[in-house]
Amino acid sequence: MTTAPLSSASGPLPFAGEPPRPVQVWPDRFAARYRAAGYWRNETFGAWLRERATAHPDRLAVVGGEHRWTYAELDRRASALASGFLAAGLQPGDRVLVHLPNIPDFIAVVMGLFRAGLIPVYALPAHRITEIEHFAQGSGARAYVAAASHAGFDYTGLARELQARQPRVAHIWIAAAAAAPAPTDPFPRLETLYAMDGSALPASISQGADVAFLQISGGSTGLSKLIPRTHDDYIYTLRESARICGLGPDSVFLGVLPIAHNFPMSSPGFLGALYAGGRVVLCPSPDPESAFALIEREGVTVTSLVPPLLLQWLDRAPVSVHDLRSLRAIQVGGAKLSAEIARRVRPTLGATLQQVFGMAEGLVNYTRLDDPDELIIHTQGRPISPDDEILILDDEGRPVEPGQAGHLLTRGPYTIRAYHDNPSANARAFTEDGYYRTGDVVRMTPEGYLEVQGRAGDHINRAGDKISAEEIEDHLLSHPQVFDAAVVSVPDEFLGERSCAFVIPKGGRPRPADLKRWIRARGIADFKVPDQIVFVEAFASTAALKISRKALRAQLRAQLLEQEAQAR
Ligand code: OOB
Repeated sequence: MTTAPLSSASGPLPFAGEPPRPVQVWPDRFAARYRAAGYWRNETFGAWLRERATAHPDRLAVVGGEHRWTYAELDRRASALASGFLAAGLQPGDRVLVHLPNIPDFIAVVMGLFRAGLIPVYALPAHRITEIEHFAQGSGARAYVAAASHAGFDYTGLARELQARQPRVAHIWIAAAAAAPAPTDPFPRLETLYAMDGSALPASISQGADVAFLQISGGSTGLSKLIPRTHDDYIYTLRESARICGLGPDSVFLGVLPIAHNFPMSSPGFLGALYAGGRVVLCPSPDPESAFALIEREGVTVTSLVPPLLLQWLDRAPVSVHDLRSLRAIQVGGAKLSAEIARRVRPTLGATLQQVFGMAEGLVNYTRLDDPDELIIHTQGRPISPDDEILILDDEGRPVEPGQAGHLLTRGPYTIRAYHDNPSANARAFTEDGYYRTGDVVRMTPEGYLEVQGRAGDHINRAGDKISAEEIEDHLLSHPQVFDAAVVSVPDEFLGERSCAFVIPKGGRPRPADLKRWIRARGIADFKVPDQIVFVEAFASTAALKISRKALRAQLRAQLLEQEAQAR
C-alpha cells in the first residue's frame, strides 16, 4: 500500500487527541497504473491556478455580483487569503469549513486554502447548525468561513453557536455579501484578508497525492460522511470532464446549483471551467430569470441543473425576454431525468442536453455531446475513464446477465477507497477488493451506457438533494409525542421524489405543522423537513420490531402508493 504523503508531514507533530489527518490511499499497483496511464500527473490546484494566471493574466476568470476578477486577480486574492489564514495560526493540513453561497469569495477562499495546504470541508448553504457541527466534529475543523447572511438566513448566528459548541473551531471569518447589513457580530471580515501581501508564498506546497479537500456524502445511511479527494484524482476528473464537455478558453460556465456540490464544482463545473482557461459566472439565486439575465449578459455557454430546475427553465424560457442563444450545452444530473423532459431540451432551449450521473465519492458518467439522441435522452451516460471498473451484481453478489438491472459497484482512478475516519461506514460501503457500493440500481445498454433504475438504499433523492431516512427518523423520535417514525420516498411529479414520514403518535397527536417546525428547529437543512406526514396507529400487523426498518419502509411506501392510486 502507498501512503499518501501529506504536505503537513514536516509540520508539527499531532498532539494527543488530535483528529486524524485525512488520507486517501489506493493500493500500490493501482496508483502505479493510474500514474503510468497519465491520469495522475502530480498537478496541484495551487500550481495550476498560478500557471493560468501567468499564461493569461488579464483574461476574465470569475464574475459574480459586482465583481469581475481576472485570472491574475483571482491568483492574487488566493495568495492574500492563504497568507492571512496562515498568519492567523492555521497550519497546513488543518481543516476549514467553507459555508458560502455562489459568490466569488467562494472561489477565492477554496483557492486560498489550497495554496496554503489547508483542507476545505464543503458545506451546502442549506446546512444548519446540526450538520455543520457534525462536519466540524468529523473533520476536526479549526476554522469556519461563512457569508454574513444569504437567502434570509443569518450565518453569523450559526457561527456563534458553532463556536460555543465546538471550541476547537478557533477561527471564524465572515464574508460580507454586498447587500449584507452593517456587521454586528464579533467576527473578522474575510475582506480584510484580501489586503494581505501573499506574493512571497509559493504557488503550492502540496503534492498530487495529498488530500485536497473533504466533500460530503449524500448520506444514504445516517449522517453525511466525509469524502477525502486528492489533487491527483480530482484534477484528473476536471481535465477529462472539461474535454468531454468541450470546454476551452471561450467557454462560460454558469454556476446555478450550489457550487459546493460536486456536480457544479467539478463535472466539469466551475473548477473544470477554470482549468480549461474559461470563465465562471456565479448566480446566487435559483430563480430562472436571474439565470437567464446572466446568460444573456455574459454569453454563458454551459451550465448544470437538477431535473426540477430544468423543468422551471423549460417553462420560463419560451416567455422570457432574455436571449439564451449562447447556450451550447445543458447538463442535467443529481437525480433521474425522465425521457419526456429530456426530449424538450433542444427544441426549447436550443442547447444540447448532457446527462450526468455522478457521485461525490467518485464515478461520473456523461452522455457525450455528439451521441445519438437515443442515448442522450434515455441513458445517464458512460464513465469518464477507461479505467473506471463497473460491476452490476444481483442480490447475491453475482454479475447479472447483460442488460439486466443490478447493484452498481465501482472502483477507479478517482473513486475513493475509504471515507475519512469512519471504519463502520467503510466496512459497509466498500468491498474487500476496493469497490465502492454506490447503492444505485442500474442496467447497462449494449453501447456500455448506464440507465439508472433507482436506489437500493433508504434515502430520498429530493430534487438532487439526498436525505437519509434514518437521520430524519432520529429527529422525529426526539419529539415527545412521537412513539415511532418511518420516513420513505414517494414519487413526485416536480421533485422526482418527496419525503413522507409515517408517525405513530403517543399521548395525543401533534399537528403536522408543529412537527415540521420541531424538525426545522433541530437545526437541519430545510430540504430534509418531511414534505408529508401521515399518522398511523401501528406499523403493521407483524410487530414492527420483527421486520427490518428497510422492509418496513418498503411496506409503508407500497401502502401509500396504493392508497394514492385508488384515490385517483
Ligand atoms: C451527485 O452526487 P451526490 O453525491 O450528491 O449523489 C450521488 C447519487 C447517486 O448515487 C445517485 O443515486 C444519484 O445521486 N444521482 C442520479 C443521477 N446523478 C446522481 N440518479 C439518477 N440520475 C442521475 N443523473 O448527485 C452528482 C455528483 C457529480 C455529478 C453529478 C451528480
